[in-house]
Amino acid sequence: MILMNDIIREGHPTLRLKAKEVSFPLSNEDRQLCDDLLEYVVNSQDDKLGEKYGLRSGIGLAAPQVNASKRIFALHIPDGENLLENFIAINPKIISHSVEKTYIETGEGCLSVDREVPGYVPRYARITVKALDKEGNVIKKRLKGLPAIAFQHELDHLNGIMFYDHIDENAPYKDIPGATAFDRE
Ligand code: N9Y
Ligand code: NI
Repeated sequence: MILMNDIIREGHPTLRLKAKEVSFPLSNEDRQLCDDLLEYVVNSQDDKLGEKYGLRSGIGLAAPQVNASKRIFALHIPDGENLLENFIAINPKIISHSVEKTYIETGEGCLSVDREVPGYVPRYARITVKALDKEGNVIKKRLKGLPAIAFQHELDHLNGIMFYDHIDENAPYKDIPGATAFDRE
C-alpha cells in the first residue's frame, strides 16, 4: 500500500524524467503499480482511511511520484460526471484540445510539493484523450472541467513537468487570454 513516505518530493530527480512507455501484456509488477496508485487516491479521499494512514487527499497520482518512471497514472474524481471515477491510464495521450483554456481559480497543489505555490496554471479547457487500460484496450474520452485539468496535471508528471513550471513567476495571477476560470466548489 502506498503511504506518504513512498511519495517522492520536489528535488527528487525522478520527477524531472520523461517516463517510459509501458509494454503489454502488463507485468505483474506494473499491474500491481496500477492497483496501488488507484488504491491511494481512493483511500486518500475516504475520511476514515485517510486519517488512519495519514494520507494527504489527492484526486490523482502518477507513477513517477512513487519513483516508478513509467507512463501510468490513476484518477479518482467523484461526481466529475463519473468520467474518471476510477480511472487508470497507461501510455496516455491528448489527441486533440480546445483553443479555450481554463485554470483552477485557487491554483494547483501537488502531493509531491510540500508548499503552496500561488498562481494560475493554464490548462486546455477541453481535451480528447486516449489511453490503454490494464488489459491493453484503447480507451478514448472527451474531458472538460476538473477531469480535464487533472488529466493534464498527471500527464505532465509523465513528462517531468511540475504544475508551477506553468506559472508566470513575475505575475502569478496574470490574466490568461482565452481562459475561463474553473471554480473548485
Ligand atoms: C495530486 C493532486 C492532483 C490535482 C492538482 C490539480 C489538478 C489535479 C491533488 C495537493 C493536495 C490537494 C489535491 C487536490 C482536489 C482538487 C479539486 C477538487 C477536489 C497528482 N497530485 N491535490 N494536490 N484535490 N480536490 O499531485 O489531487 O487538488 O499528481
Ligand atoms: Ni502532482
